[in-house]
Amino acid sequence: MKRRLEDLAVFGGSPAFAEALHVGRPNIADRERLLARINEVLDRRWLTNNGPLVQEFEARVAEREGVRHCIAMCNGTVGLEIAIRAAGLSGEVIVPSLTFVATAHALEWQQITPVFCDVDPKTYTLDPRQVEARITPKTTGIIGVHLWGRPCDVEALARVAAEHRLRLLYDAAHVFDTTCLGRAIGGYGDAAVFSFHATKFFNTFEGGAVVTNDDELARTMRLMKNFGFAGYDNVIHVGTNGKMSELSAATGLTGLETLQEVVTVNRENFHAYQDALAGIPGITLLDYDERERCNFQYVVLDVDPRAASITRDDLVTVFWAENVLARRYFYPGCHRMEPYRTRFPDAGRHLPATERLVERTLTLPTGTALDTAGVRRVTDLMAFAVRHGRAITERLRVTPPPA
Ligand code: T4K
Repeated sequence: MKRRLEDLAVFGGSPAFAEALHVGRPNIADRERLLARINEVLDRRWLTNNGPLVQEFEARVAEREGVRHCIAMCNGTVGLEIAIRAAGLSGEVIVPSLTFVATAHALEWQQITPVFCDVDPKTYTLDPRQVEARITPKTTGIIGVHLWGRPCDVEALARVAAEHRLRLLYDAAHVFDTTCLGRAIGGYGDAAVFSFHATKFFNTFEGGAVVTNDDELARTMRLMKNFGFAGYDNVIHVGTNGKMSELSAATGLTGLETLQEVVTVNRENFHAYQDALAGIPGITLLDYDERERCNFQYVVLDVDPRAASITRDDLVTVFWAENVLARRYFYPGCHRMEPYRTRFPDAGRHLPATERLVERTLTLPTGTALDTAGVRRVTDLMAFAVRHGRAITERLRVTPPPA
């Protein structure tokens, strides 16, 4: 194997890195328009603190998501932290373990216990029946994660939250500009948090936003993201610095203008993957419900090691050796990361579906940095690896002779 996952930090600056096919290679919006906007920002000398571009960006996102309020943030994680605090969560909050660790950390950071709940293996999102089973007198809320562009069972979760008088937030980092049951996804729950990180299909370099229809929640979050200031010299709330800069808003506004072009490329890539992977044993591409508006930003596979004659991890080794940087999102599950692994050593007992899925899922490159030839390179490699699965596995297991 030429390259190991852990080598990425060293690998980052090399020419091979530029040639590699990445999961999360940023989509770059129209440069001329972006640079024109940045020049306006520089001319205005208004760089941050609720500048005009941030305000325009918030209005556009709110309109797109069909909500009354959008509060732009410096990133999705701080957006989660602020939404959690503004919603008054404390004690225990139910979250999936099958998510990026930021979802759990946003709670733990504020001394709130994340209670890891299993997912429905068909949807990869919180199983509402399991959520109900994990509620205790200390539970104050639920955070559903619309994983990989697929929505949670929003109706069932709303029912559970209402019955038990719990707050319901959504980590919507993967679902910007999508719909669920025909409605923009940002309108579900008490609030939804987007990430506009560089690796997301729509980015503001770093950035995020919280959207809500709750006027009081919006007011509190606006205060919290600006140190609690309600005008000059007037602090009326505890707060932090969650503000988005004008540079990020300029990138966001420019990106919104070409968002559909990015989705079109993602959709084409997804369908090309779908066609090419269809006949490969043991490899199942997670589909999107195309009756809804989808962003197609994650191409995720389930690898059945028996049918494919190769494990997901051996596939990753093969892909990385060939400069295709497929990822094991979200291995090994939050409950097996620190500090949760030490705090909750038995958490896995409640998470059979999560523990099975984290061993089998594989995320492949997509986005505008990938053309159909790139997709073919990945799918040909997949076909080769599965065809020679047993031989590859044996070779990877061979221990080198003593020197
Ligand atoms: N909730 C969920 C469900 C999330 O998925 C995330 C973030 C959050 C909350 C928190 O939102 P933020 O606070 O991040 O806004 C990435 C991202 O850092 C993270 O934003 C994202 N989820 C997570 C799923 O993925 P890594 O560890 O995969 O990043 P990295 O550095 O390995 O980059 C991925 C690939 O992209 C590499 O092959 C290199 C390439 N790349 C990356 C960057 C940043 C580029 O080519 N150019 C770049 O500028 O975490």
